[in-house]
Amino acid sequence: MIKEKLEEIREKALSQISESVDLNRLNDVRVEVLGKKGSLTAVLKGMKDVAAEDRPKVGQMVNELRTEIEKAMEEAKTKLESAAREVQLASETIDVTLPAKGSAIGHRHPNQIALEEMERIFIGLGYEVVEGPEVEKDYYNFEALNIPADHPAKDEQDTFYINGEMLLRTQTSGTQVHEMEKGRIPIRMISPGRVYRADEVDATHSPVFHQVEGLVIDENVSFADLKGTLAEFAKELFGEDTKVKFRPHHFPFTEPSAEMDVSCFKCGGKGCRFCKGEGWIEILGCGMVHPHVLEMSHIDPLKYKGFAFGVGLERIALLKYEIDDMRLMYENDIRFLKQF
Ligand code: 2NM
Repeated sequence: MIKEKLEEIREKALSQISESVDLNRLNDVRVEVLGKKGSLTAVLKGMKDVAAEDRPKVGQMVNELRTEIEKAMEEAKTKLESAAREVQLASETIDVTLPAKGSAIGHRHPNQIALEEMERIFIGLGYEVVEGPEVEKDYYNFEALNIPADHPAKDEQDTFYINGEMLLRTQTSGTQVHEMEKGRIPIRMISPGRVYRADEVDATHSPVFHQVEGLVIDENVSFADLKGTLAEFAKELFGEDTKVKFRPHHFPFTEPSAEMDVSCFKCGGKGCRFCKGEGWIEILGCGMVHPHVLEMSHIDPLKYKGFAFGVGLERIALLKYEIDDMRLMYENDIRFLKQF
């Protein structure tokens, strides 16, 4: 009877052990068989009903079975543990040969690309890049540039005044006046930066835009130097075949003054939709620095001459990248920015 009972316990325990899927289940089996109320423990508790002469034999069989079950459990435990370790290791594995995830990188703004291009060209010609304050004294923005008090540009309709003396610069020329006042000649500089004008927003105007102004001062600087420099600039910016044309103009701070056109880089000058049939595109204003402007900055106009020019950065960027509305430049729509 007992022998059969033990055999029954053995078979059940061994099959439960081998079917255990985790350590918790294995422990449940241990409790069910070897625990205080376990099936094998119950057999030991029933020893009092066994004939005295059979007790040693039965005791030995129970002990042997207990050892066998414990051994099977120990083996099952080792197997489950190593399986768990393998699952963990697999989950922690990093395939170092996988290609890296591409991260989205930003784009330079078309204004920034055009600026860097212009800076590169002028640095190549020996110029320095100098930045100056956006909040300026009226003197540096107007008076030192020979713009008289009654000049239309000084109208409050066009200029953002902060108070009677200070304003938001309408051009970056003030930075050049600061440089002239330092008296370190020769000067070869460009001053890029943000400028402000009380304009209505449309496809070609914004109250905040950017300028790159240039200034060269030295002995024997002539209009020929201006033309040669700006012709070279145009070729580098728009291509080797670009021609330039100077039309007389007027600025208070230069004399003589001119506007420079470049031959249309789309049609080469024949006339197309891009240049509105003109064959030429206006890109900058320029001239020989007015002697009075030099004088006001304590530079002797008899000893030194200078030429200067001013370019609208947005105008260059719009042309170069064929953007037909300046508002696109300030909206920062990612679909626009991604194209550059
Ligand atoms: C322009 C056109 C012509 C200019 C003049 C000066 C300075 F400070 F030297 F007098 N800086 N920039 C200048 C000359 C600017 O912009 C259309």
